Amino acid sequence: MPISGNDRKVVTKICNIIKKHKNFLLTTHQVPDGDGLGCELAFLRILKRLGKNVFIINEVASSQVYSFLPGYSEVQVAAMYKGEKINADVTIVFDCSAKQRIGRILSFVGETKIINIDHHYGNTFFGDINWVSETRSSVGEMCFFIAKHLDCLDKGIAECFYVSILTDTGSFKHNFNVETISVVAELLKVGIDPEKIADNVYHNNSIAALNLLGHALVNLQYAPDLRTAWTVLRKCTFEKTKATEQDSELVIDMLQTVEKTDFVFLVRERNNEIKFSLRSRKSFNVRKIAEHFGGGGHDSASGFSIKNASINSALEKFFRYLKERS
Ligand SMILES: [Mn+2]
Repeated sequence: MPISGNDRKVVTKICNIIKKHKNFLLTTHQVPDGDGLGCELAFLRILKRLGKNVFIINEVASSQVYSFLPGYSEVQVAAMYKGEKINADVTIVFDCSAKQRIGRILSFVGETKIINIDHHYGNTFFGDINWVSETRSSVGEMCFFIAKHLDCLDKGIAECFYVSILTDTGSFKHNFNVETISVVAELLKVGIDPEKIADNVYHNNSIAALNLLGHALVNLQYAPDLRTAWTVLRKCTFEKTKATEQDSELVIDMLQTVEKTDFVFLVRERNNEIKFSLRSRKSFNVRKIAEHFGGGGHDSASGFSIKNASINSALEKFFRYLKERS
């Protein structure tokens, strides 16, 4: 079992808390990705099997491409939620480096015990219990050990964890190691169909998402001196294409294929902020750049926002910094 003594201790602690309590709230960062959602859905199944009440709520809806995962339709979205206050005993926050990153879900959390499970650098240890492991590919890879400890692993749960690992490693292109593969081996033994999962995740793009990609690629920019490529997605482009925030994942994936780059980035216009998503090529560290602007993430994938700025002024600020440090 590829888990250290320290990790084993915290897994045991988390499992004891799970056994002791009845009502659980699960959430992840504001725009849920395959990792965060995979963990939520895996835990929905695990906790239900243990006879617990489970409620999942996220700031925004997750991509439809994950709708094949068990329990997908049970995920609530904050803006649509009209129910009463959620009285959970325990809130589990997946894949989130800081408490503010769960957005308005904070107001639902109330006085519950918080379990923080994450793999980002710079996690603020905001939970009552914190399990942070930066060397893990995904939170799904970590949560696998909890499922195993609770003796709950089944095919549905294994599918969720596989989606976490598959998407957070960019289909096994980055951020994984021999320990990741040994977890994947265990998931395969449970009988998951990786071909079916990959087909669902990657061959399931909406027309809106592809139209958004079209806009993004037409406006592709390249700076040879900084060895970077980028594109901008304006609010009106999202409106015109009817694409969602999550649909921009496809844009980021394509940006990473641009030749002669050390890193690439996507700029998105949100209500009162300009959001930058950075991806490195080779060993270039984009976390340090994001941290300069108050953001964070991983060495190879990071992000930050500049508030109350126009796209042009945010880009100007960003390039000024890049030129200074180069
Ligand atoms: Mn993750």
